[in-house]
Amino acid sequence: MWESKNIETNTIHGGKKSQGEHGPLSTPIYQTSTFVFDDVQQGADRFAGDAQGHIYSRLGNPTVDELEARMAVLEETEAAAAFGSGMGAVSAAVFGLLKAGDHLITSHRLYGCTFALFNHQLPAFGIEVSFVDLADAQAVRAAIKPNTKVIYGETPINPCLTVIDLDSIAAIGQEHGIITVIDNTFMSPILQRPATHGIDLVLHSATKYLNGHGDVVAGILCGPSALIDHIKMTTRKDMGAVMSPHDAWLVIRGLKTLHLRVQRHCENAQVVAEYLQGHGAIEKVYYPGLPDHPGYRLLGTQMQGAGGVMAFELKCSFEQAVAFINQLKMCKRAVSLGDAETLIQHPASMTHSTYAPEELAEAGISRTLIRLAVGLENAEDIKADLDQALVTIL
Ligand code: MET
Repeated sequence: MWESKNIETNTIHGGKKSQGEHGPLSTPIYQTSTFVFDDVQQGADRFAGDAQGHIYSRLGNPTVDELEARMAVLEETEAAAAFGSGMGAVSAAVFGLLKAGDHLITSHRLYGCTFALFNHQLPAFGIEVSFVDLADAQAVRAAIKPNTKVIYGETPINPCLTVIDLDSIAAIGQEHGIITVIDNTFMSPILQRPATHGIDLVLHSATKYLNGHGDVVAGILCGPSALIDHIKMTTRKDMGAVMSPHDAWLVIRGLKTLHLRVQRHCENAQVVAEYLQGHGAIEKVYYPGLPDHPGYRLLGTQMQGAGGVMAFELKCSFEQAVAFINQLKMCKRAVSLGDAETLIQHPASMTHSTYAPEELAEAGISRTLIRLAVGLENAEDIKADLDQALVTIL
């Protein structure tokens, strides 16, 4: 295994193991469900944890292992665990860390399915949940109870890009012996590495920037070996949200260009955000690369770039906002982000439709809010498509 001090090199070489006698450059896809034992004793020893070696691909697979090793290098953690989806990673983490009677502190703003898991599923299993503003350290401290075990957040937050100060959350967690978990999907390790700020577990929907080509649904959790091994051997093994070897191979392939893609996403998003901010039909643009965004102050320290996602409010009715989205010709009407194609979606009726109307209001998601995940096209083409569609509401 080889590791550089430069993340651009590590996206290509970091964590790569030598693969067998033929010396392939590209990681082989171990497309197998099970692994053959030489004899009964060897199988028994592997099950007992007394011998190294694979057993069954729900418990571990060499292609998936390599992706995990690569992600641990990129996020600067000891270990990583791969999952069949981002929500597979979220649920394995919280069910692996919490039991009935425990308390979770989380954000009042979260991705829709994470919110649904925390708001509906966890309480059904006897886990208490408090939704607070994680950008407000006083509010987080005030929410701590004797049974608080985990603080979970996203930064920037989906869909309005609110930025949480990682140093502050990590410090609170460390002071009180509470495990901190951060969803780093919107940034990727190229722009932000939460573990270097003291966050315990770093989570990704690998569906997004890590894979980057819109053809995989996957998740990753990075952190200390003790926590990752615990989650692998409890909730991942027993609930079974594992990543397939083929999907792991596709994500490994995606990682090799991650630094180039993320750089271009950021450049394009900056151009598009400035264009939208100057357009008469736009009420407000939420993008941490704009100086009036509260997260802008953490650019260059916590975040090495503002990312490719923004949200904006239109100065119009809901019907006009819908007409605008329907009028786009190149930008695709689709949820997800981090793909080569620019994707646009309506959070209130799509990614965040799990929120009740009053919960949407509390989370700052209006019916005229639109989320744009800027792609890798020429920025002038993205602007031109938005421009011709914005004419419908002027
Ligand atoms: N998490 C993805 C997004 O925010 C997919 C969402 S809806 C099933 O776009």
